[in-house]
Amino acid sequence: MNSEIHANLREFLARPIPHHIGDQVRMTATAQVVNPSDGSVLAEVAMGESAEIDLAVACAEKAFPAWSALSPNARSILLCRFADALEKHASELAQLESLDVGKPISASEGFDVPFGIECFRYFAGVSTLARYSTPLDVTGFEARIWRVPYGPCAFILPWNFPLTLLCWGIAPALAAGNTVVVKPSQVTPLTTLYLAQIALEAGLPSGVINVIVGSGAKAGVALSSHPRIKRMAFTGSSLVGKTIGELCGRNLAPCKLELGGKGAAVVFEDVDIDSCATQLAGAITMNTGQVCCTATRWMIHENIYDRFVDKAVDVLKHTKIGPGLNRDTQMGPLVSKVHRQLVLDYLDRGKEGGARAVLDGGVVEPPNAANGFYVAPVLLEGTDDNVCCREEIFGPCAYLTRFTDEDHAVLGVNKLAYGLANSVWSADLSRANRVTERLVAGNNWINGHNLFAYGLPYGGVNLSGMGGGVNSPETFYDYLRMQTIARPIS
Ligand code: TAP
Repeated sequence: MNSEIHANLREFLARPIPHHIGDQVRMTATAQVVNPSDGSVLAEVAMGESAEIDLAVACAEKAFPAWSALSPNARSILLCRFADALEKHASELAQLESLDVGKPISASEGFDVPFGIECFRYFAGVSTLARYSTPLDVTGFEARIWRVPYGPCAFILPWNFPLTLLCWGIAPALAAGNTVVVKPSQVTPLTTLYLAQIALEAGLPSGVINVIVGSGAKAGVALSSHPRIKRMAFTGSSLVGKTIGELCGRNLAPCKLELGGKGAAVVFEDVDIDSCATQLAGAITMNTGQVCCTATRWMIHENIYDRFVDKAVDVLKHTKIGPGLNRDTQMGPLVSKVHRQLVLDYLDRGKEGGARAVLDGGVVEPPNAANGFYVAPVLLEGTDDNVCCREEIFGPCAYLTRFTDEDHAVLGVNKLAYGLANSVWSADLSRANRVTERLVAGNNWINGHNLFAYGLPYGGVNLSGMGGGVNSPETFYDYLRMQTIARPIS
């Protein structure tokens, strides 16, 4: 059964939606946003380029002195009020996210929206306890480190978790006293625009949060190369991340990169097979497999391989595929027609390269969901040099290989240059700890995958990112620049 769409949302979607540049309404060009669950047009949104980016940076600059001059307590109160306002609109935000991305409403309501809102409260709290001034014990000096916000910070974001990743990005920056300019993905800009509207209603000063929708090639390049942006954060593919790093380098602007991954799950022979296979099946159907850190390489001990695969196939075959707003849906469509074709092309190339499908999903059309961008889960097996084992596919698929011992497993995991997230599954916790310590990745989980909490740092290394990660007190300090103040004393 579909959820009834909120009246507020109907109104929001009924008219072209402008950028969010302080108090200015600007819309020189527009583009259509498509509902991936049925291929219909969901909304028309403004599309900006460098002129709009210039305006947004100017607005963020104008708002910065007053916002940064607030005491941490005063800013924290405003951010908590903002979180309360988001909570008031939580059900609308969840519906909008499901409409825009295609994700099940149960996921938007259960994770994306509440976890995003919690981020503002978490960093509001961190900001009130932070050390802005640290005395230094240096002979001959009275000295201290003084930490201040940077100024306008930029955020370029992907389409898979638009709201959550937006909150992960801007909450620490705002709590530290910076103002922000955001470019969401042009594929899924709606909750970002809606959140910016709620921010004004909640009393956040105009110009503190600015949103420009546009293509990466135009608005994205203009933002990441803008000379007056003081700090950049990018979440997206490793390929684009390298370009953004280069552009920021030219301005010597500090840059945080949260990039792609090809996460491995290493499954030892002593696991509870039913439970582990069910959880890993869930890891590839979560968000239709469009999750940077999820387990897409399953390395299974040879002694349990066949039993493990049988269980996973059984679970995946019974996954309910359908429109995001349908309450029964466990897995929605892929985000766009273009992305679905990319996924299908990868699977074809993998099979041409010798991979065998132990579960061959592919294009499906669930009942009452004509014209959506659906695919059923796929499990491939074969050698680990196959393209589907090496590259990020970003769909509901996993690549399965066998291993014999710890060294074999560690070698297999570390073979790729990605370093975002892996998991090790074993009843023997000493072994699990020993093996995870040898894996090269920012996040290494034991007997679980896709584990998130505020206070648990999350970030990648190598091809998966650089610059500090998210979700911990350290993330807050990333948004404060340090200066030393010193006076000689006799
Ligand atoms: P990308 O294609 O890299 O796009 C991400 C953002 O960058 C979009 O807003 C895009 O704009 C913009 N962009 C594209 N080219 C640009 C350029 N030359 N200059 C500036 N901006 C540019 O990624 P995606 O397809 O949206 O998202 C999937 C990727 O994100 C996967 O690789 C996934 O692993 C990664 N991801 C990583 C994480 C973390 S936390 N590590 C979290 C989620 C996703 P348009 O698309 O609007 O044109």
